Amino acid sequence: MSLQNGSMPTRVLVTGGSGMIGKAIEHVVSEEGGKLEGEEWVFLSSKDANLVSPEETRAVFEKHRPTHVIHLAAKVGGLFLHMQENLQFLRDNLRINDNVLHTAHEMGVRKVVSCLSSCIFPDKTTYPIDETMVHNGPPHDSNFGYSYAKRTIDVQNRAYSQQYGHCYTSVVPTNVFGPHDNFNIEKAHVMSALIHKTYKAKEEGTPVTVCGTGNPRRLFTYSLDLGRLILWVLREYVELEPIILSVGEEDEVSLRDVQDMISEAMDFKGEILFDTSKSDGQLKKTITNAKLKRYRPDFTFTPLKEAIKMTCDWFVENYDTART
Ligand code: NAP
Ligand code: GFB
Repeated sequence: MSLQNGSMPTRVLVTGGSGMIGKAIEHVVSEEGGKLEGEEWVFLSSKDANLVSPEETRAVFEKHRPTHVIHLAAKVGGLFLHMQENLQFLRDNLRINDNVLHTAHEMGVRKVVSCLSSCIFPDKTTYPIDETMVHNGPPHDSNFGYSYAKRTIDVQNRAYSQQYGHCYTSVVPTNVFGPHDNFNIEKAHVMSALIHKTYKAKEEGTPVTVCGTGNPRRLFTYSLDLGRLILWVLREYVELEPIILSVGEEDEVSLRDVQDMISEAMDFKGEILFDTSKSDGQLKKTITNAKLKRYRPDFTFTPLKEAIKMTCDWFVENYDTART
């Protein structure tokens, strides 16, 4: 569906456009025909504007005058960074989200699609988790700061809709991975941390140490698939309610399985150790993608093994410039 409205130019601003998911959307837009005639796309990094600052947010919106916003910018990290910096995750993300949504409102942006995350759902819950359960109970203690900031986006969307009739909505990815991820072992999510650890272990002839027991289970979605789906949400999805964008519960895997797939993809034949002194975090956060399937029964996700292989190959080829 075209985003065009009369003769007004359509300009889509992607906050967090330099990150993993932003780069995936950029690829879909520029390499897969995702950009329609008459559209301009702007991908922002924190160098263009620190969105924690209301003044810088205002200035960058005034510069680009977007009609649509995909809001991805956030303080992001894996379990171990969350456990050290819950306060910063809460404060930065509350501020970034408030600045982006309110500036979008003040400047008449027609649609905003923001990114929540499956880790924000209640910790004590029934499974599978669906979109109606965002506010049902406290999130897991390890990442409560990020979770409450992300949940607040849904509250803000409701308020902008109720008071002004705005079309601000949100998507809920599960664990995402792919090219341009953050591979810094201390700060990364599990997939990119294990890819980097395996690369180093292969180079140095040492074992790979997986944190925790390897038993927690996760749903991994390839960033390019997510990019395609976010574009669909921008064009077609008109509900205020969040929508989970993820592979289905049948694709849930243990982290032990994930390490095996990485070892195979990188041809690593060394030893795998499990450091059980480190936290497992949430044991599972199984969601259902039934709502997505109702809307997009045609959509096929890249098989996990294939996506892991492509990501490992990308990392090896781009080691010198990747975020490590
Ligand atoms: P990422 O690769 O770490 O990218 C984060 C992006 O946010 C970068 O473009 C970064 O800019 C920007 N950013 C961070 N702080 C900023 C600030 N103060 N001002 C302006 N921009 C700032 O993260 P990602 O994985 O693509 O995540 C994108 C979104 O998806 C986030 O909202 C995240 O919460 C959500 N999400 C991610 C996952 C996952 O598994 N990765 C899962 C669910 C939801 P610089 O490049 O300049 O630093
Ligand atoms: O991706 P991750 O850091 O976060 O994965 P979550 C944490 C799980 O992977 C725990 C295990 O069970 C860890 O014990 N793990 C094993 C490792 N080795 C490693 C390692 O080297 N690094 C890391 N980081 N983990 C995330 C949220 O939760 O969910 C994110 O923290 C995001 O912000 C994501 O929202 C969707 O999956 O537990």
